[in-house]
Parts: sequence; C-alpha cells; structure tokens
Amino acid sequence: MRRILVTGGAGFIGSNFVHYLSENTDCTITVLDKLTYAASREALEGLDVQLVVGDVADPAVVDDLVGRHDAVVHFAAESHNDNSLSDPGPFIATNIVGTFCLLEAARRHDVRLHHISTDEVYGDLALEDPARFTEATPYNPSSPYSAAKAGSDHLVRAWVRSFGVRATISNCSNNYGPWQHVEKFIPRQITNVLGGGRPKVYGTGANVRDWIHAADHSSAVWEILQRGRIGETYLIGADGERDNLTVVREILRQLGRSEDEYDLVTDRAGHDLRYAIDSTKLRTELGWAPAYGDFEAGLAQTIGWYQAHESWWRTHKQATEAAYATRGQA
Ligand code: TDX
Repeated sequence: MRRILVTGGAGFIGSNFVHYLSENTDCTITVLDKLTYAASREALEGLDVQLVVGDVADPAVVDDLVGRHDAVVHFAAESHNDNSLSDPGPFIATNIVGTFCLLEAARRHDVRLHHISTDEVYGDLALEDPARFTEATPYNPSSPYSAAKAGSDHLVRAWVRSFGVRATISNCSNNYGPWQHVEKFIPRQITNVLGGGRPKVYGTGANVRDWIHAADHSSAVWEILQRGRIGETYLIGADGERDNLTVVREILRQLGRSEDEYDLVTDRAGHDLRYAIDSTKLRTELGWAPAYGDFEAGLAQTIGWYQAHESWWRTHKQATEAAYATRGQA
C-alpha cells in the first residue's frame, strides 16, 4: 500500500493519522477534505501531503481520486452530537451518502477501504454495569449522529458481503489530544479555564466516557489497515473510563484552579450514560497496545498544547460558545 487517500484528513483525528503516516511510513498521502468549520489546514502544515478540497458525497470528485490510490482511510464525518440535535441534515449527507459514494468508488476500482467509526453505534451502558462493548454488541444508536454512523457501518458490511469490497471497520472510544475543535468536551473545558472562565458540565456530570489519545487511535488504524482481516470490525480503546466530573476536576487541578470551580448546565437531549470498550480482539489478534496508558499524563500534554496554540483555538471559541449559549449550555 503505497498511495493512501485519507478522507477528513484535515480534521482532528484524520490529521493525527496523516501525521502518523508521515512519521512512520513512506506512503504517498492525499487528503480529501471539505474544510468545514471543524477542519484546519494548519494541522497539516509542514507535511508532504496533497490536499484536495472537496466533498466525500460528490461522486465526480471521489471516483477519480479513489481510482488513483491503493487504499482509502475514511475519517470524513460530521461528528458532534450536539450539532446533530440542532441540524441533522449534514450528518445524513456526509456520514451516510459520503460513505456510500466512497464504497461505490472502492467497488469500481477494487481499492482497499478502512472505515472509521465510533463506539456510539452501540448506544450506552448503565453506569454500574460491569459490561463493556465488544464487536458482538448489537447496534442501538441514540442520536442523529450515532444513527448516521451506524448506517454507514451497515453500508460497509453490505458492500463487503454483496460486492466483495475489501473493507474493514474500527469503532473507537472518545478521542482527546491536540487539534480537537473547542466544541468538544475536553478542549472546551481547557479553553474555558485558560480564558478565565469555568468548565460547563451537562446534567450532573455522572456520564462516563472511555478516553483514548488520538495518537493511539492512529497507531491502531495503521495496524488494522495493514494486517486486519477483510470484513472484520475492530474495537479501539485504551481502558480510559472516567466520569465527566472527574475529568473536569483534573483539568482544574492541573491548571491550578480549585476543583469545584465548574458550572452544571442544561443536559444534552438523549444523553448517553456510559461508553466502555473491550479492545481484546485488536490487542490479541494484531498485537496493538496504546502508548498513552496514563490518561492524566496525556491530559497534561494536551493542556500544554492548548496553552501553546491559543491563536488557533481563539478563532473558533467565540462562535462555539455563542452556539452553546443559545442552547442554555454556556
Ligand atoms: O460542554 C460540554 N459539557 C459536557 O458535560 C460538552 C461539549 C460535553 N459534555 C459531556 C457530554 C458527554 O458526556 O461530555 C461528554 C463528552 O462529550 P463530547 O465531547 O460531545 O463527546 P461525545 O458526545 O461523547 O462523542 C464523542 O465520542 C464519540 C465524539 O464527539 C464523537 O465524535 C465520537 O464518535
């Protein structure tokens, strides 16, 4: 696999994977990205990458591009739950129609495809339930975002079975790290505190997420792309379960503020209680292991990155907070 096309490669996790490829392989890399509000050209600065600005749901762009590559890694997606609740349309267009469009091109040109998905397709777990998601957990998505991702996963499986497309799927837990848009939980709270404000916690803060550093997500995707079995799904997670209040308190502590300086705000509609990943299959079959085993250390590195990149996140902060204010969440 010499020539790799990364869709959504200017987004948070997509650009992290492009960095991973640049640093660890000698592949030729093309990024297809629509450059929506969530993408950053800056995240690709200094890399030897061809950036094609275009829409994954546009067959005229996608077909030719896919045909000129050996493999496609498909990150492009609308990914923020809160946005899917206020305007679901773009989630259907990019996540479902975009994936359909790529699958048709992969089928026509017989190109290997890896589809990036989320643990949210499985719905949520009870807080006290010892269970975690596995590859066998039934799909049960809650939000327009997770339903659209679930739909895209089903399309991939159908194209493997019906048309023999050489595809794999990964479903990852919550990512954190550099270049994540300030609408998401961890960067929102870090940048609130850096700006002299307070973290904003939905509901009671009891909801649990399973955190993984984006760099660990990238290394797992590379393993699956190289050695994953066609037609298989692999869950990616780093045993990072924390409730939201614990994460907020840790951010406040690391930034030298009192741990109770946060606000509880209006809860998210349909808010999933808990996600948790059992990544045994990935670890035993492909020998993958995360490098960021210590969440608090990964968080410290991430806080340091946001401190050093204020000019980047400042440009997004005001509009993001204005949108939260209209929903009673600021
Ligand atoms: O200001 C906030 N306050 C708050 O309490 C925000 C933005 C979020 N939250 C809560 C909601 C969730 O319980 O924090 C948790 C994490 O929220 P998000 O960052 O919005 O992530 P989540 O909804 O868990 O979805 C994420 O993980 C799966 C990603 O956004 C998805 O793209 C991914 O598929």
